[in-house]
Amino acid sequence: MATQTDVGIGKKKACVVGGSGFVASLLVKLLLEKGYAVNATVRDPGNQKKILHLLQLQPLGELKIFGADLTKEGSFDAPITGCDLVFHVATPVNFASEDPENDMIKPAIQGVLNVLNACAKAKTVKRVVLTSSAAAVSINTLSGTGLVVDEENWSDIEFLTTQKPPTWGYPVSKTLAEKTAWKFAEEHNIDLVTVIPSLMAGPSLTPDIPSSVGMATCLLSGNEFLINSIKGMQMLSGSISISHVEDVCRAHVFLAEKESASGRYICCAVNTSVPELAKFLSNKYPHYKVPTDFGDFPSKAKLVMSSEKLTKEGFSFKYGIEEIYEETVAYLKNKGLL
Ligand SMILES: NC(=O)c1ccc[n+]([C@@H]2O[C@H](COP(=O)([O-])OP(=O)(O)OC[C@H]3O[C@@H](n4cnc5c(N)ncnc54)[C@H](OP(=O)(O)O)[C@@H]3O)[C@@H](O)[C@H]2O)c1
Ligand SMILES: *[C@@H]1O[C@H](CO)[C@@H](O)[C@H](O)[C@H]1NC(C)=O
Ligand SMILES: *[C@@H]1O[C@H](CO)[C@@H](O)[C@H](O)[C@H]1NC(C)=O
Ligand SMILES: CC(=O)N[C@H]1CO[C@H](CO)[C@@H](O)[C@@H]1O
Repeated sequence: MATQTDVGIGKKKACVVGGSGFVASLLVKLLLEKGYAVNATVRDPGNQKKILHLLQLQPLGELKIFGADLTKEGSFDAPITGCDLVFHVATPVNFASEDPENDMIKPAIQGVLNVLNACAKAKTVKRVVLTSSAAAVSINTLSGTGLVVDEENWSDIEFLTTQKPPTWGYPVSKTLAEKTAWKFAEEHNIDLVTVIPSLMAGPSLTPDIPSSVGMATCLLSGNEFLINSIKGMQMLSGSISISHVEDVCRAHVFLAEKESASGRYICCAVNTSVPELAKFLSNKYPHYKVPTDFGDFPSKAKLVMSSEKLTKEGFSFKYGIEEIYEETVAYLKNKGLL
């Protein structure tokens, strides 16, 4: 559908910050297919191997690639100049970090400020969509089952920074980055929407298999380290909640274009637990040796992530649990894995 701006000044312009990642590269593809001109930023525009999958999208439309780093002031000014929409997807991820403060927390906050500063300077940006995370809403010290988490909820920073459970730096960085974005947006009158996805699976355009795909499929691959990671994830964040990466990217575009959208939006197709997921996968894929005995590990998730606000806004998910796994398994087989 052509909008007024399409008629007046040509294509709508979008900037995708962190364009080479799992989520962002698919987002760039969807935007080009919808007729947007896109500026994508990457840290290393000279690294052909790391950005080849982006260069391969260039025949789809108008795609320019810019070098920019979250921690470098001013490095987003050029790619954001003249843009209507900005998608801030990039985030520093290093789960094994010995120094989460400097490896994840500070650069994530700096990144938000640098990107939003560039948006404020550009004066053309109508909306900014920030990719947050379930890790910014669902971590708390409540107990029980069937608790519902919605957009009012924030992860408990006090608990995370005092108890320092494994991987604590990532949820702290996502929570503080999103809070920083809301504060800056309010002070500078920026129209901000945040997307809060859960664990994502589905095919990736990137040369490497994304770590979240490895986690989502560890019960099929039998990777013990990752099985322990998703058990830890259920214990810390209260559930195993999964979405197809394409739905998450579709939600980004939907919320960017939907005038009435405002605030935070949880985007999560399926909420489950490790034992429930194992039961589902063992039935669906009997030829993989999916473990189903988890001893006294909680079989029910503590909470569900509610996507009601997103679906009420008019969004519908394309992929349920069956389709998420069918596509992810086909993708991994294609890559010679599984
Ligand atoms: N995957 C999931 O299951 C999941 C779930 C919930 C939320 N999320 C959120 O979704 C977003 C995308 O995640 P993803 O799974 O696509 O991760 P990813 O593939 O690892 O992408 C992360 C991106 O961030 C960029 N980046 C890291 N540090 C940077 C820095 N200092 N300056 C500039 N760019 C930097 C990386 O750039 P380089 O290519 O240069 O390294 C990469 O493109 C993140 O905000 C993440 O928190 C992901
Ligand atoms: C991309 O960056 C250029 C150079 O700053 C700018 O002119 C243009 O408006 C930006 N946006 C798009 C989508 O081309
Ligand atoms: C979510 O936030 C509300 C309002 O602050 C609170 O009452 C509720 O206990 C929280 N629920 C969860 C599961 O965190
Ligand atoms: C609140 C919520 O989104 N609940 C969903 C949890 O997942 C099941 C499917 O596994 C859905 O039916 C629920 O709607």
